[in-house]
Amino acid sequence: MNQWEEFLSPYKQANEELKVKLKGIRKQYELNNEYSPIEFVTGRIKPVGSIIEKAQARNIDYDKLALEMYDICGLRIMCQFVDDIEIVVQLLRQRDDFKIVEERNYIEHTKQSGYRSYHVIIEYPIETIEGKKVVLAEIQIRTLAMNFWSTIEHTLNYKYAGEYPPEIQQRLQNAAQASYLLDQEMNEIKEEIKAAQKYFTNNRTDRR
Ligand code: 0O2
Repeated sequence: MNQWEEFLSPYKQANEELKVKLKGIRKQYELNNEYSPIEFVTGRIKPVGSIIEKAQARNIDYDKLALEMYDICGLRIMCQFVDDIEIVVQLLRQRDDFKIVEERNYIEHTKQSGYRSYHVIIEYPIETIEGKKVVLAEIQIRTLAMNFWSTIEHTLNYKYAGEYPPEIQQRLQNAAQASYLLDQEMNEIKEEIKAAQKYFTNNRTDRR
């Protein structure tokens, strides 16, 4: 095993475990035939190249990575409606299989870029053959609209390294505003949408 493989191994284990646990929340709502505030969950381990780049940009020593870079293990929870985000955060707060060490509300405090999302940073214990090991992980909770915007912006950021031409910059701001308005509108009619989804799911099952 090379050094990076060894370093990332507990993060990979944490990522796999957390994906199962967070997806399990959705499954429980489904079993109860209830609306799930979680639409879907994804997880990733930060690529080594990005870890090195971020460590250099933030002046983080390699021996402090585990303490200072909290998004090496990253989870994303996508929700349909803005109001679902608070429900999911409450669900995370009441768990005792990890400890929340920080919450960042980029929905109330939208970033300069237009980025919106709710970040929860946790200490997550894993069991290894050498005993318990605690790793940091970042859970990003966002609506589908927030996810659409940030995925596109993230890709463009790679191309322009954050130095957007003015027209692209303006369009991204417009898109961020459109995504905000979409979330507001959908949230206003969420009960109507949920009822329609329930009707659709029940009838689809009947037809099979
Ligand atoms: P990747 O590729 O997603 O892994 P700091 O603000 O300096 O204290 P940091 O690490 O920037 O620390 O924390 P923050 O602001 O909570 O952001 C961490 C992650 O949130 C980022 O990870 C992105 O995933 C997401 N994010 C934050 N700001 C933006 C933004 O403006 N646009 C998009 N698209 N995503 C954002 P990384 O490290 O960028 O990388």
